[in-house]
Amino acid sequence: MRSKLEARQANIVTLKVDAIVNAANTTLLGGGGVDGAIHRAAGPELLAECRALNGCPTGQAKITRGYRLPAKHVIHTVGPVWHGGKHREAELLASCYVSSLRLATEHRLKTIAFPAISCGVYGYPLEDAVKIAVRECANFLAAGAALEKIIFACFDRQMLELYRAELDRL
Ligand code: AR6
Repeated sequence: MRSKLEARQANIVTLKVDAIVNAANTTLLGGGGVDGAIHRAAGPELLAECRALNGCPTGQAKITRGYRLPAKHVIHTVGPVWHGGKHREAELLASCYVSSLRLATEHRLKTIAFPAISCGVYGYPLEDAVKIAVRECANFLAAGAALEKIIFACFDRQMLELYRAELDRL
């Protein structure tokens, strides 16, 4: 199980996996951060497909094709905005990971890469978010999912070190 989890410093748009996960907003119509990078790299066809999805509630996920990305699919999930921790943030962030992993397995995908959802402009405390990400992915694999690899794509060295430390605790 542990061997299926990997933290890597990478721009997620460069990864050749079955699906990369997008840290989107409820409109699914693009934005800044990793969302902007994914839309720029995938091309305008991605936005066209997203328009037909009618948005996505916080904590849930929707799947599209990957268009010009090396990844075959994009799973768009909407993380919670951090409001101090008493607004179901932890539960909603956990739900982002589980909903994305469920969609991946429903589509028989084998490899998936996650960014650190909610850890940018949405302001989630990094260490808490990393704990949730690793715990939910490890639990999902332990429950017998057919996924072969889950990559945590870290934008910078600090994030990579947080993920590696958390993975070492498994
Ligand atoms: N590859 C990997 N990680 C990245 C990349 C990249 N290319 N770019 C940024 N990150 P954020 P959020 C990291 O702000 O907090 C958008 O406007 C970044 O360093 O992208 O969930 C959406 O439309 C951070 O660790 O997502 C929403 O409105 C992590 O990805 C809102 O931002 C997430 O940062 C979502 O905010």
